Amino acid sequence: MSDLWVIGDVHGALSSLRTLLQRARLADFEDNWLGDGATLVLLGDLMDRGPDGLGVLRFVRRLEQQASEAGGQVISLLGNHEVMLLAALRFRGRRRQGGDPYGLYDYWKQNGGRLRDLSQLEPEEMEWLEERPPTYLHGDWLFVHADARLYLALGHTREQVAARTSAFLRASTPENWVDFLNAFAEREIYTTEQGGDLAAEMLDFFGGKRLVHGHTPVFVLSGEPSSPFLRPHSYAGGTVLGLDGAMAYQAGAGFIVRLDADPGRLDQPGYVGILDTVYLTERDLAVGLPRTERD
Ligand SMILES: [Mn+2]
Repeated sequence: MSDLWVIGDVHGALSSLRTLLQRARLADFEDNWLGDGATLVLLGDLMDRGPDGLGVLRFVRRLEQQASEAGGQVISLLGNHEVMLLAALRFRGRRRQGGDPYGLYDYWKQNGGRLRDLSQLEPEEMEWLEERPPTYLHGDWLFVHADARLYLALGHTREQVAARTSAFLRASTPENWVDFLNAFAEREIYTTEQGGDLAAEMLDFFGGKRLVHGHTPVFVLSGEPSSPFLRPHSYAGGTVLGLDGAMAYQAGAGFIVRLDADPGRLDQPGYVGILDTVYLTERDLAVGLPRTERD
């Protein structure tokens, strides 16, 4: 069984991403894929907020290409920031003629949009953004970007969700884009009393035994905003795993996890399924512990 690695929202933190992938032995110091047949999942929101979203996009695409040549794979999901950036690109030129009545361009800028990313993005990179899958299923693990009801509203199979998402991304009316972005911006649906039921519904429709998401930083999910120790957050009866390590919000923040991809292992109640967590900072070394954590 080949390794399965997952990282949450990178948000333009290129040097943090490099360091984490090097420590996980998925990339070398020249940005080349080292993961052989491994799978690396990125949970969306590659760009905005941090200093070099375009650099992140180009690094991920390079690894995607190299991994596929090596028998591995890099899966980069659609996040709401990918959609915001596509909306900004689409409506930017129409602003002066009143063609952006809902301020989609400003919405992107106010949420950390970087003009350099927008202006230097190549047409084929825009196409790549439009093609990002909204969900990914790997064995018993179901991956999505957001802890939002969007996916359930879009369809009852992963194919329906993908088809309706790409229809929204082709839509020319700003109303469609606003609706889609508002639904995608929702968060924390699994922390409520109905959270377990919603997670069960997601897994029932789309497959898998555990739901993994980014989008909402782990300290928000855990209700410990003052904690400097950001770690994966397993909740909703152990069926949901939050992995947004707040990379662009907090210095030294960020982690990547290796998940247990052995079939049937997630049937064990109470088993979180994380084999390793690799952190960005050396805080674990400082207290004499190994750099990786094992469950
Ligand atoms: Mn997001």
